[in-house]
Order: sequence, then structure tokens, then C-alpha cells
Amino acid sequence: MLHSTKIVAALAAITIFSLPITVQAQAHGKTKKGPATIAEAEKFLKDAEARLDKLSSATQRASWVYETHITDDTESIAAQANELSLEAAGEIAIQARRYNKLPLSVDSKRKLKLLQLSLSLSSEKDRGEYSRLAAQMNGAYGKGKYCPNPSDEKSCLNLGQLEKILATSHNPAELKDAWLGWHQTAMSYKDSYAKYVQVSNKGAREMGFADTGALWRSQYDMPPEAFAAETERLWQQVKPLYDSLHQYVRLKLQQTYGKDEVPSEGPIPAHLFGNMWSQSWDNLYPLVKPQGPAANLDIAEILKQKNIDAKAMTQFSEGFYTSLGMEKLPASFWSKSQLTKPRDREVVCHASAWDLDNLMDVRIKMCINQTTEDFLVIHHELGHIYYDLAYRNQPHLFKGGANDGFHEAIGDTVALSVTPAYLNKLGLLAEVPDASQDIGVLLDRALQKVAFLPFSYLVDQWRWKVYSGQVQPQDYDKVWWELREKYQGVKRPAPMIAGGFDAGAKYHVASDTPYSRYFIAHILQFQLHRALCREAGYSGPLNRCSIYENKAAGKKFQAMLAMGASRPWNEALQAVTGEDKLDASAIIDYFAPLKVWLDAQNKSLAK
Ligand code: X8Z
Ligand code: ZN
Repeated sequence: MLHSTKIVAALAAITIFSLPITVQAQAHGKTKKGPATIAEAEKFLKDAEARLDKLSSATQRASWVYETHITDDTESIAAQANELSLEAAGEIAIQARRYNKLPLSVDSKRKLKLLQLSLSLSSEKDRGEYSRLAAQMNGAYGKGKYCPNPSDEKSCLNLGQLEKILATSHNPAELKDAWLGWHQTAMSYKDSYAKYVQVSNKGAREMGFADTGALWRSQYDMPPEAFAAETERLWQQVKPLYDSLHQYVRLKLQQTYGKDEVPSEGPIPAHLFGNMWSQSWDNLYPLVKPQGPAANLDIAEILKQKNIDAKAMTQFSEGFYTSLGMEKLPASFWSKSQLTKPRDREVVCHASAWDLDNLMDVRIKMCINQTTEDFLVIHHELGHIYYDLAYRNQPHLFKGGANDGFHEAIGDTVALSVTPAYLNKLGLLAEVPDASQDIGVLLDRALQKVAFLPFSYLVDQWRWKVYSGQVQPQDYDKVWWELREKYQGVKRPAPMIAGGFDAGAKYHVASDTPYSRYFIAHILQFQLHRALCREAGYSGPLNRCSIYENKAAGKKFQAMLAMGASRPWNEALQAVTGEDKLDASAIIDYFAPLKVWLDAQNKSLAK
């Protein structure tokens, strides 16, 4: 589980109230007689919140122990706890239907809708299978290893080691080997995934959704089709910027690897982007940086030189949030978080933020290295934590993000204020570069943020097709690569293999975490940044703005965080930006000078 403590998330205006009331109320055993009343509905909501609150803490604790000590025993403990939560959430979701037509308060109506955005598996066997498969795939991903020499255990490489090769090597054969090695690890749970999809769909259908994909798309205060159209609209807005970056990177990669490796047209092999999923390309900065003096955000050397360890890196990040007027992290955060990879056991290293008691027991789980990337990921994770803390006084069902994209955007918004000037102030960067070097910084950011857009869009394009049944297991890879070629312009470094499951080599597929949230977050964080900079009285180029120490911006931000999931997300957006729609013009504005530069480079490099 990532940041979310609840099985339900945000609300949607959807028509899911189709079953006759008697059938609805009987579905999980309990039958209420007579017409529903407002008083009964209020009591139902109160009891449901208390029950879910208690269960979510138990489930979170079991999952925490599992993900930080992977064993067969902790796997089954986590699966059992999840099964109980699933049972309760499903039962409550079905019972909630009884009150849908009552004239309740706005808050109670919203709570009822949120409760019904959940799977309901009435069969115990299905719940058991669903929970077991989920825990098993999550653990398999965490333990995944590539052993170049299968008879020698010492040759085995874990994901962290393979990612390091992808990030630092410039030897195409070595890159390809690490890439293929990791991707083949997912084959072992392809069948589990296919089975899991079927059971999950059953649960979505019991709640009246077409399939689990439709359930996911229903969590954005709009009908599922409208959400799909909205993401496509945003993608079209940013595509020209992505295309310019992709073309520039192609030409620079050709200079490093030659035209045999990097074609002049069509998709580029996926192992050459410095990242296992080609999802962010900042590790390519040294290969693609502008000529002459060009600043960037590289602080890895300084972290090592100054011996700034994982805890100190996290304290720097906390310092940003407190500079905005937010509270210090509780002592238990420091004693209970997992900041570095333990040597003595298997863990899920993929970074996550946890809210174990829905109050103050917040923690992060990371395997921090002294890299710029991890420094920024810490800001991302603390964004989740500060959101959790800000809405802790809301009723249980409103303890969540305005939508999941908001939850993902908070820390990234703060990290956009991690500018060279800010790093210099902290003593993490030797000099403040002048504005003439901005292109380097912008390019570095674009390699992180713009490169990510098509990937974050396509992961759920694929999953929506899988959940709808449009793509069957034998075509998982075929369609995965069609989408990756179409949107990202990257291709598999070698022919597909029978039984392959390349999508499963991505954490969020193995852990069944929706991914559109990151696409939304990458548009939204620039919108929030633009508005908070305005609030701070700043009017220069957006890439030079840092809201560090600005209490006015901090206050606006905190007020939005404290709303949690209590209102539709466009009201949360309005509270900070005054705008009520997602709008990619902020990311376009932010990178406007870079776009001009990229297009000029592409013209001259192509000659
Ligand atoms: O999974 C994450 C976070 C935890 S919510 C580290 N991210 C996505 C990923 O790694 O694929 C952050 C950006 C995209
Ligand atoms: Zn996150």
C-alpha cells in the first residue's frame, strides 16, 4: 500500500444504484426491514467509519511488517488482514445503497458515495484469493532478482543494483542485459496477475461497475468516460513539448551510441534512457546537457562529500515544510520509519508513505541512496505525510486526498521549489548559477517531468484494457509495447518472449496501484506551483521561483491539505489556484524557454 489508508478513495458522480433495495441489503447477510430513515443512515455512517478506521490501522500495520520483513509468515498475516478489510468494505458498500435516496446532508451524501467506490466480494473464497494473490505479487516484486549465472547465488542482482547499472553504464550490451534480466523476473507472477484481474473484476461488478478499470476512473468526481476524455485532453496539450524533448534526446543519444543503436526515426530502444522503465530520463543529463556552462540540480557529490546521510537528507526535506509554517514531524516518524535498505532481510524498497493509525503514527519506507533523485523522492514522500497530518482531524472517510492525483502532487509541488538558489542557501550547491545557465536546469527538470508524461498516461491505458477484457493474457506484452511505442516512442530492446509480462516488471502493476494519479499529479503540480508562487508575490520565470520560507504560500497550501477528501477536488484546486479545471498551461509556461531552445537544437543537430 502506498500512502492510502483506506480501500475507498474519492467520490464520483456515477449511477451505481441499480439493484432493488431488498437485494442490496441482503447481499452480505444483514437485512434491514422497513423504509430507511435519516437517523438510521447517520448511525450507519458513524458505525461504518469507526469500523473501517479500526480495521485500516490493523491492515496497515500488517502490511508494514510484511513490506519491511518479507517472509511467508508475514505474507499470510498481511493477506489475512487485508481480507478482513475487504470483507468489511464490501459489506458496508452494499449496505450503504439503502440510504442513497434519502435527503441527507452534503457531507453524509459524499460519505455514502465514497463508501460505494469500493470492491465488494461476497464470496469468502474470492476474498481469500484476491488478498493472497495481492500479497504474493507484492512480495515477489520486492524479492525479485536477476541471476546472470543461475548456479551462482552471488551473481544475483536485485532491482536497486540493476537500476544503478541502467543509471550509470553507457555500455549498450550491459544495459540490455540488466534491462532484460529485470523484465524476466515478472514472468513468475503473470498467471497470478491474470487470475487476480478476474477476481477483482468480480468485485467491481458486484458494486455495479463495468470492471475494475471503470471503478478506478470513477474516483474523480465525474463519470468514468469524462475522466478518460480529460486525461486525453491533457495529453494532447503536452504532447508537442514531449515530442521536442524526445527528438532532442534521440539526436544526443545517437552521438553517444551511434545510428545502429539509435534509429533516426521510429521508437528508440528502452534500455538507453538511464531508467528501467524509461519513465524519467534525468540520468541522461551528462549525455544531453547543453554545451558550455550549464547548471543543473546535481547534488549527489555534495551529499557524499559532506556525509549527508539518509536521515540528514530527510531532515533537509522536513525543513522545507516547516519553513512554510507546517509542524515538525513527530518523534515516532524518526524512530519507526525505514530510511535505508536493511542488510539482513528482504523488503519492498519502492518508496512509500504510511499513515498507520490515521493520526500521528506516520512513517516513510525507503531505501535511500545519496542521489539527487532520492533527495527529491524524499520531498515527494513527505508530501504524502504532510497531507496525512493536515487532514487527521477530518472524519475517517474524508481522510484522503482531494483525489489520488492531489496526494501525489503535494511533495512534487514542494520539490519544484528545490531550485539551485535554494540548494545554495542550504549549502548543498557551491554557486548560484546566473540566469544564462537556466536552460541546463530546465532541461534537467524536463528529463524528470516531461519525459514522464506519456509513461504515466499509458500504464493505465494498458490496465483499463486488461480490466475490460479487451486484452487477454496472451496479448499483455503485445499491447503493452504498442502503447509504449505509440506514446513514449520507445521499443523493447529485444523481441518479445513467449509468456513474457513486461508490464509486471513495474511496481504499480505488481502491487495493483493505479497510475493515472501520477499523470494528473504531473500536470497539477505545475498549476499549484504557479499559484503558490503568485501567492508568494513572485512574478519572474516559474523555474526560478522557490516558495521556501514563504508563510503566505504555506498557509494557502495547508488550508487545502486540511480539506482532505471532504469536498470535490475542483474545490480544493480552487482554494489554491482560483481555477477549477486541470490545466496543462502551467507546465507549458514553465518549460516555454526550453521548448524554444529544444526546437532550435533539433534544427541545427539534424543538419
Ligand atoms: O511510486 C512513486 C512514489 C511513491 S507514491 C515513489 N512514484 C511513481 C513511480 O516511481 O513510478 C513517484 C513518481 C512515479
Ligand atoms: Zn507518491
